[in-house]
Amino acid sequence: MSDAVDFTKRGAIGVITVNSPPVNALSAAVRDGLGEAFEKGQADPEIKAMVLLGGGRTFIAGADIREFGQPPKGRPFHDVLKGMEASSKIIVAAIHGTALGGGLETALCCHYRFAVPNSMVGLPEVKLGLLPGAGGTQRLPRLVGVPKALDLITSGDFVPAPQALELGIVDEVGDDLLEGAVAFAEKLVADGAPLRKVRDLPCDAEDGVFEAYRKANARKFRGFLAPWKCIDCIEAAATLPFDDGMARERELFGDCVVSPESAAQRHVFFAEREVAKIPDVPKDTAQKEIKQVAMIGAGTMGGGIAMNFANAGIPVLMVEVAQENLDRGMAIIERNYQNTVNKGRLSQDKMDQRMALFSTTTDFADIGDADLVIEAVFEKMELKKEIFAKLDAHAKPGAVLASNTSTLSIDEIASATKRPESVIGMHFFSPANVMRLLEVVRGGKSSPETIATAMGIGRKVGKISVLVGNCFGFVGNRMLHGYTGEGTFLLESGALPQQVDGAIYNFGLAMGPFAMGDMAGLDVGWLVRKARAADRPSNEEYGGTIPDRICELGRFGQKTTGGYYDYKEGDRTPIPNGEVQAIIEQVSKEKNIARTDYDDEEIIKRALYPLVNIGAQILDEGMAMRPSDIDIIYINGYGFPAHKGGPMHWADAIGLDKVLADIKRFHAENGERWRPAPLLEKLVAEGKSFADLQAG
Ligand code: 3H9
Repeated sequence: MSDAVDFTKRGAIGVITVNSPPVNALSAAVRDGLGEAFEKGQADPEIKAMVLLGGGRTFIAGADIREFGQPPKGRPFHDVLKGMEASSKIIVAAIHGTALGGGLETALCCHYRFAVPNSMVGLPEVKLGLLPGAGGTQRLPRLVGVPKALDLITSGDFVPAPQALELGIVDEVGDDLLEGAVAFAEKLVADGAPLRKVRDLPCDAEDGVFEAYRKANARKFRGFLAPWKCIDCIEAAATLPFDDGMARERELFGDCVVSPESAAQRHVFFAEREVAKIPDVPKDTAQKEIKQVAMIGAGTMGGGIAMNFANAGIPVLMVEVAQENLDRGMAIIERNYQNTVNKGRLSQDKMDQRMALFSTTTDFADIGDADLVIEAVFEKMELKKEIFAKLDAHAKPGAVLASNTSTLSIDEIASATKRPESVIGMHFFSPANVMRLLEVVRGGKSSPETIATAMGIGRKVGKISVLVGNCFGFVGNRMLHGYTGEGTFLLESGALPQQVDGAIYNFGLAMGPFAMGDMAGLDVGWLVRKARAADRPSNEEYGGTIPDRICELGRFGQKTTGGYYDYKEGDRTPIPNGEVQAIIEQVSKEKNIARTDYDDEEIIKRALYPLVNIGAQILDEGMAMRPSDIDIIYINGYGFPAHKGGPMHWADAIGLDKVLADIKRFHAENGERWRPAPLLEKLVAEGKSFADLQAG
């Protein structure tokens, strides 16, 4: 029998254990082993029932994602499941850890399901751009009803065992996995329980439920393929005989598995796991335990950052220069929590517990107990250096000293201390209590322990930590600058804000650069441009003329009821503004630029290829470890659609030769800002993609 599956006997119960670390994915070896094990149990007259469980930390976590797109090997999964469901002896699935995707589908082909209390079940295929392709879309609605199945399958959410019991996905929850499941199976045998097959249960749906669901979720599922196909399959479950529904599911699974959306989402799945791997900081590098955090600065950013730690149960000391700043900052934190409570997403008890984790001081000498100090004050080098000198004087030895700077050099900040090895950047994104991305900025002297600690604590508080190098704007904002900058050049040469934003929205981002500018406020960029005006090289193309003129009218965005667009009171819908259009056309005239009619395809290339070109420069300079890290930054920090896999994967999918050809054309038409990155040229010359770089 396959090494991946083990068959033992416990009296009259056959115990089948999958041993395929780390997550018992359904590889060819596992499928072969399962098939053989059930046949063995079936053939053995002493065996009255069987229990299926996972060895190690989990039940089966699904199909082996790495096998998709490979030539078929081993027993077909559907055949194994069919054999199990048709077994004349009861099979009980015994679930611990997670039963996910094909794992839950396997459990749904067992006749009963037993789970330990802290286990979870789910059909997360949709997150990989797939649908549950082994009967999940046909069987789950038969157990939980169509409305619940629609939610669970299109969200991919995990369901904790107690809730799964209530929903009827599992039949029994008990403490001891093996003993509990064997006892449950023995009882079923003793009671003469029937062979319960989920496929035989009815599946009904109310009229109009599917159309209403599609309509209600149209915006959420925009650009994705799999959620729509999931709905089609569940509709088939409710309208077709079981076997026909299965055939439909198989057909639509086939569509998904070869789709570019699924390739992109599978790339994102592995990229999210790669991001934690740092070649020169091994996994077992010691990490400092963070029992207390000190937050320097209680402004919007500081407050948001601090909330992450309180949410994870870690006490935070808020440090400010004046009591009134502390009072204001704490009031904002309290209001944020209160809003969440009012929306029913947090209990008052939990809010009180979190608020109790905060303390405040105006005295830097109080930070001595903190294991991690994060500075989030005004973005000015002199101020930051002054603060880091104070941190050096008062923080305990070994404490990690982090700056939330979004642009300044970590090395220069670290030079204000006598312990640059403990200094690192932790760049959170606004709103810091919501956004998942954390750029951890490695200084030239940051020690492996400091890096491992910053990355680890980020993950612990629910962030996706990405390690980046110390350069202006780091990775995300450096690339963003190219994207937003190109947006204004597009306005000068023929586009209007609503055209650019429309194309970007249709591509899949939540909003385009101008709606984003209006939301964030145009005044900050205006101030920065004015401050830099004197230092700007005379030969540099200046793209700020249009936003400068808009700001000169006092139009700073939503906060002033108008920026690139107008807004009605209490409504964030952008409304094109004639005065802004006149400014745009006037600037084109003054700069002697003939306005061009752009189509969406050209707008997308002009707006988004800067991400690819600058991304390639960043890789060349070693400021990002791998292309997929850049993808993770863009998806989690800037709303790049996961169904496109991030800018670097997207460029690979188009073909780097095609991307480079356009970049060369833009270079010829628009000048130096479009100079192709040498790495991009090298990859194209060698017939390679960014993915090859990663593999190599
Ligand atoms: C499916 O089932 C299709 C069927 O409906 C139809 C078929 C016809 N395959 O996440 P971790 C690797 S689609 C291959 O760090 P955790 C992962 O890459 C599948 N590899 O651990 C990592 O490798 P490495 C539906 C997999 O404890 C290592 O295992 N199922 C798979 O934080 C550890 O993973 C899913 O979508 C896989 N299925 O979380 C579940 N899963 O060490 C996907 C994991 O080299 N998996 N790996 O970087 C998960 O959500 C999490 O891995 C899990 C464990 C919650 C299980």
